[in-house]
Amino acid sequence: VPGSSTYRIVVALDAVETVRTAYRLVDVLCEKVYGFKLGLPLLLRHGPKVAGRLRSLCPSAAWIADLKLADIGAVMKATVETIIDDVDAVIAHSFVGARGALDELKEYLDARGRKLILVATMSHSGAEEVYDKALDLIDFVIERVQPWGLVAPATRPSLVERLRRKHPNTVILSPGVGAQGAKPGTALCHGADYEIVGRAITSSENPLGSLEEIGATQMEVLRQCRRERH
Ligand code: OMP
Repeated sequence: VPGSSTYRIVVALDAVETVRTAYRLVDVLCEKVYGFKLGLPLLLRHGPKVAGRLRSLCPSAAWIADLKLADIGAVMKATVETIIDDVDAVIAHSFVGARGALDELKEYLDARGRKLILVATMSHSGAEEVYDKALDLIDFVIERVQPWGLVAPATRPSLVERLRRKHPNTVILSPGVGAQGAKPGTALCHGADYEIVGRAITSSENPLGSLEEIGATQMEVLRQCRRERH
């Protein structure tokens, strides 16, 4: 359980060159963040076993495998099996639908006490081409599959607000803060529970300093947002 001094931030570990750098990041940020998200560049470069090694440095954090799963149920389950012992949650795309896919994955994860996070729509501009247009259908998938969490774009806070309204009891994690241009705290103001931050922290000369700065902005933006809303 994260302490009260943690920021509502999940640090995305993606293109981290060496395992040593990943260790250092986890070690230095551990006490201050809600969790860590392990991306495919990290897992493919260093192998799925890196998850357990990183986790042991910071067992108090939430550990999320971002495999961006989008396949038939059997293959998603076989993929997740390679990492399930070392993470708390996995991310899958929602557009593959429930029957024969996400229903099976959810059942598999439930049986093992692990959480499912579904991408509702994405942070890049191309998400407007397909994902955004399908949001009503995505809502149906979310309602049926009942994931623990959703990924929704900090870069487009009105969509975070929409998803929060439609799915009041689901945790929302919002990427796009920093490198992709969203201001820290804006997604939280619109209903997200956590913001996902990668390069703005992991590529920084001073990752802890950058985290503290982002965390301070988050809190300031949230204070301002609460004042404006009340
Ligand atoms: P930075 O842009 O470096 O902060 O990284 C963003 C992180 O969030 C990366 O790990 C992406 O894979 C992830 N992400 C997005 O950027 N956009 C999305 O729509 C969804 C995700 C995600 O599922 O985490």
